[in-house]
Amino acid sequence: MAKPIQRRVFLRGAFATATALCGAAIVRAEDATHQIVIDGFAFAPDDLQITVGDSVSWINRDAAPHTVSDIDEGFESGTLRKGESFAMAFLEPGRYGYICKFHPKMKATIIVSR
Ligand SMILES: [Cu+2]
Repeated sequence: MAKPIQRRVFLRGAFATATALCGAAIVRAEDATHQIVIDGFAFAPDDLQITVGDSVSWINRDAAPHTVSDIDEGFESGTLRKGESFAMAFLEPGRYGYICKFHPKMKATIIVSR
């Protein structure tokens, strides 16, 4: 399944996340931003339902490094160390399963609907 990802932002740090999300060109007022915390070698929440146009921000609270890696390779955070974050907007409906590349048992899903 093709997964066009737009407005991808790769960021480090909470301040950078807020700045870039507010600065994105086409963020509509009603678009929401959802936060996922990586803690204890798990994504919380692990399954998240959002609406097209919403953004998701992940922050790593673990001492261990983690990644947010689409199993279909549509998006990839790179290594997130403690306190670092990654955010992106989802503009196409679908199910986006992702893992941590360092700990593949860490699995979660973003479900995007219209
Ligand atoms: Cu990990």
